[in-house]
Amino acid sequence: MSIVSQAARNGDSSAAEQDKAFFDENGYIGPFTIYQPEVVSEMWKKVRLQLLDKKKAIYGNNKMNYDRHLDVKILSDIVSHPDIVRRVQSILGPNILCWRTEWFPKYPGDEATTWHQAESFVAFEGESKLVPTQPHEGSWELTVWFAFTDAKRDTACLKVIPRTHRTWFFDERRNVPYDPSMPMKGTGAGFYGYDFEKLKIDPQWKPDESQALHFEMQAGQVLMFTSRCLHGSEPNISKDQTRMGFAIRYVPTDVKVYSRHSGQYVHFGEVFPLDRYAAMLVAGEDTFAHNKITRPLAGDG
Ligand SMILES: O=C(O)CCC(=O)C(=O)O
Ligand SMILES: [Fe+2]
Repeated sequence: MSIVSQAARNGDSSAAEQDKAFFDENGYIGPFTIYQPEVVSEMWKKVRLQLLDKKKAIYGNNKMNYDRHLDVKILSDIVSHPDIVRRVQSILGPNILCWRTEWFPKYPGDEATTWHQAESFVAFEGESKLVPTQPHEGSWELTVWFAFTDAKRDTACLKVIPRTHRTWFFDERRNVPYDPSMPMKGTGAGFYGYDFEKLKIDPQWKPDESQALHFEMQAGQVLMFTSRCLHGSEPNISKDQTRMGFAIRYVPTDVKVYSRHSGQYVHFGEVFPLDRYAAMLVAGEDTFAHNKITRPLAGDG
């Protein structure tokens, strides 16, 4: 049985076409409101506690809490939310997998996330995690960055340099060792323990900061972008406000996930065994059957 998309139900093709045209040109769309701030703050209170209970977490007692949409119902609901999925479909087509969710916390005093780009998510250690099996004219991966808390200029809002997604400034295939002492205070060069500077194709190149857009977001909003588009975030210069980003990553069903990994991957110094991993089919059908598939969680959670 296929999950019928909201766009298909509404026959809302012009909105979808506008989304796609804007995205193709700029490399991002949004922000959009998915939940009101009061609603998301109640959700966050529950999710925080549920994250601590790792009995059903597929990577066991792993500090990163990747892919907790596979066992936490509220996260599964966000990943498969019709207003998110409909827009993801406008960009990636009808058949959609969520292949990864991850957390981007910024505590008071935390450094910026340096400018970076990605697509197949080699992510510093190893091999491409994503391998498309069909030709794609445009993007074949999309991140939906969900704000669990407000993210304002002084609390590490996201920033993007539009229209940079057609040029590679970084080589994501290079392996870079994990160094927990990164980011180095004051350098702004860090990426949660990896030195993204080492991936620069031209070491002299500097992004044109004057073109950067800063996206201040309320809790419950999302920004959607291709990771190929230069993106990062500001430092959290507030005294007492944590900013919590929940990055949801989607691909169309033709993309093979972890096909070059034999049973596990390593990231941020942790091992992620893949024996319980599955990609979540949030829209359409999976006629390719490249990946082990699961469905959004049912029940009340
Ligand atoms: O939240 C951040 O600081 C960075 C997020 C990011 O790079 C991503 O979602 O790919
Ligand atoms: Fe990123």
